[in-house]
Amino acid sequence: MSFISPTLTLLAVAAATASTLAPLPAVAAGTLNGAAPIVIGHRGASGYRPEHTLEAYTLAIQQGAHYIEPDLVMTKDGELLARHEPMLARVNLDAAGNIVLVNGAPVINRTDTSTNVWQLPQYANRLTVKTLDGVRVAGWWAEDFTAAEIRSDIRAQERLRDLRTANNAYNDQFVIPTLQEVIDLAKAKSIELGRPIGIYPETKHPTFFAAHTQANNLQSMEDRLLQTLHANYGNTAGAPVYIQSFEVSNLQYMAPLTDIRVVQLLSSGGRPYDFTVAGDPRTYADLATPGGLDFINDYAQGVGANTNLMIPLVGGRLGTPTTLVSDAHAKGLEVHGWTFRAENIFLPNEFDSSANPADLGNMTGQVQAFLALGMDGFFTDHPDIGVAAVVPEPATYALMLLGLAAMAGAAQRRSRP
Ligand SMILES: [Ca+2]
Ligand SMILES: [Ca+2]
Repeated sequence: MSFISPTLTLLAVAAATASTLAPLPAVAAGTLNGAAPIVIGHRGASGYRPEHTLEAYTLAIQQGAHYIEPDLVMTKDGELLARHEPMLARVNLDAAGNIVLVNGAPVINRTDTSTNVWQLPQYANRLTVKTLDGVRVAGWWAEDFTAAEIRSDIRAQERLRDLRTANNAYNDQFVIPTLQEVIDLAKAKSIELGRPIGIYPETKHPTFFAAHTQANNLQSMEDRLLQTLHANYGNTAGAPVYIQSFEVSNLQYMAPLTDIRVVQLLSSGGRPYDFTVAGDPRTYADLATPGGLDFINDYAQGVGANTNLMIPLVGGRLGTPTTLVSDAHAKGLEVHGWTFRAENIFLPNEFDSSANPADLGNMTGQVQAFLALGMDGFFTDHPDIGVAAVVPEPATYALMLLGLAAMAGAAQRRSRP
C-alpha cells in the first residue's frame, strides 16, 4: 500500500504534464477585452489549399478559425470577388517594362499567379500592362473580365506553386468565389457548427478600383461592400465582421456610414498609397506611434499590424518587442497581427525545424511570443496550428485535468497487484 494518496498522485501527474504544455498565464487577460484571441483564416487555410476559394475557407473553418478573410477585387461589371490581387495571373516584365517572352510566350510570375487564365487561349489577348499603385504590372486583370466569364472559365491555382507544391494537386478545380458566396458559406457553417464564423473582408487597392468604378459608372467598391454587408448582417457593431484596408481615406469614408468594425492595416514599411497620391508624407511607421493611433482611433476599432511592428526581426530572429500593442490598447484599439505561416522560410529562424524552406517549423512558438504581448487576434495560413497555439480557456483546462485524473486512476488500478 503506497503512502502517496491518489489525489497527490493526480496532482503530481497534472503538474508534470502542465509543465510540458505552453505557458498559461495572463495571455488571454492581455487582450483588449479579456477575451481569447481570435484566429483569422488568412485567405482561408491557404497553407493547405489554393487561397481565396470556398474550399480553402471551408478547411479554415473546419480547423477552428473564428474568422475567414476574403480579399476583394472588382470585375468589369462591378462584382466583388475574392482574390489577393486584381491580377488573376501576372507575367514578368524586363527592366525596360516590357513583357518577357520565352519562345514567344510570356513568363508567369511564380508568386503572384493564382488562376489558370494564363493557360486559356481565348483570353490570350487580354494580357495587359497597367500601373498599379505607381508600379508597372503585367497580367490578366479582374476588372477586364465580367463576373460570368471568370466564374465559368477561370479556376484557381496555388499561388506559391514552388513552395506549397502539394497544393498544386488542387489546381484548375475551384471557382473564384463572390463575396456573397463567402458570406453564405460563413453563415451556413455558423449554423452547422453552432458557433459564429465571421468574415474579415479587405478592400484591395481602393485608389486603383476607384478609378475603375468612376470610369465605368459603377457603384464604388466601398458602397458595394457596405450594401452587401448591411444586407447580410444588418448595420450593427455586433456583426461578426471586420472591414480592413491598407489605405486610409476609404476607411474614413466608410466609418461614418456603418457600425460594422473597421481595421486599419499597418505595413512594416512605406505609406498608404492614398497618402502618396494626396502628398501626405506620413508613413505606416508614423501611424503606429501613439499620435498615429490617436488619428486611427477617429475612424477605426483596431489595427492590423505586420508582425515586425510588434516584434522586429534582428538577424532573422525575434528582437525586442515594441510598445505597439500596449499603445493601441491604451487607445481602445484592438491589434490583429499578420501573417503567421508555418513554413521555415516565413518563420523567425529560432523557430525553424530544418534548412528546408518548405518544411513546417514551430509556428506555435512564434504565435505565443506575440500572444504574450496581448495581441487580440492573428491572421494565419495554418489555422489548425494557430488554434492550437491559443492558450486553452479555463473550461478547457478543467476538462483536461479531469482527463488526467481518469488517466491517473487507470494507471493506479493497473499498478495494483
Ligand atoms: Ca488580405
Ligand atoms: Ca526562417
